[in-house]
Amino acid sequence: MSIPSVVARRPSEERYSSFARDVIEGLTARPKRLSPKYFYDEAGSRLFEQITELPEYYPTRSELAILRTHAADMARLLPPKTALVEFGSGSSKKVRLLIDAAPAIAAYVPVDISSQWLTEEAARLRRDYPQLAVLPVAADFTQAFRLPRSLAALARAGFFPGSTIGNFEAHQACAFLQHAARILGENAILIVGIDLVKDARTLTAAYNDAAGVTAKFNLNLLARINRELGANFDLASFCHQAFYNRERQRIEMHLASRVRQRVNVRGRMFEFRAGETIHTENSYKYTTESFGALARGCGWTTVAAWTDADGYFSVQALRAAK
Ligand code: AVJ
Repeated sequence: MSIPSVVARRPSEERYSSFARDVIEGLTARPKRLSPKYFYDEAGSRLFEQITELPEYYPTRSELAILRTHAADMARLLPPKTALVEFGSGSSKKVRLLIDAAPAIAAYVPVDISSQWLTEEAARLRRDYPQLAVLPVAADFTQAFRLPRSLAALARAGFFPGSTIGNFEAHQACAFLQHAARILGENAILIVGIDLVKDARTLTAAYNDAAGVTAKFNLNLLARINRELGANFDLASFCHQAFYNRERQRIEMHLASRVRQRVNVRGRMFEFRAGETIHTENSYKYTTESFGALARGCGWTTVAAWTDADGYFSVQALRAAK
């Protein structure tokens, strides 16, 4: 099995143009909005790693606790000689718990939009797991991407931790689950992490940490547009906002303009009223029932579900319909 370093899918200019197009479109929209997938450039990926260590940001700790306790149960669901595909891999903290518990995992395919981060993590995993085939794919996991040909002989399973599925609207979450089923194949297992509905105080604090790291993570989106698209956002005249929308059971993140101002992006001028916001992220919260219902409606059945002691987070094992 030849191991390519990183299967790159998109030349930088093309990546920049879709970024430019999406930014112009989002800033033209009413209300203004930007996709949370653009948080994860180098600086953003590092800031997110810092967020996962914050006292207020419980999701990572809660999910790690579940994985530490139940990785062996999850491993039992995987067929022998499995290739584990991780959607939006980021750091490998979580998947290592699965790899340690599951000798059935013969190959690991991290898929991430942040190629440099992906390369570094893959090198660390190869060093720590010399017997494991590590086959990174630099791609936007919500779009079509090709799995390395060398996987042909292996069964496939999926790993989608961190409640990243919470960023999707219900129809997008369904589209992703159907996309994953096409990639993994019928009868495949998909292990998904979901953040659970809870008291608004705990939720709001997790996105408004005292150290201000989440605010930096949010504002980094404007810094990235300046860096990559030559815009002139003045970060000091925007502020981070994150609140719990109880009706929609989601955390909303916004960047609010402190003053009336104009910003130039690729020669286009965008007006901001004082107080006007750019909507940068939704983080939907589920109950185990509401997520089970969503999965059932999109071709997956829940074969097992685990929750942490506080009932803050859930990891679910889904099986693709035949
Ligand atoms: C990576 C999408 C799961 O929504 O909790 C963390 C990203 N945003 N703090 C989340 C995030 C603000 C995170 N996900």
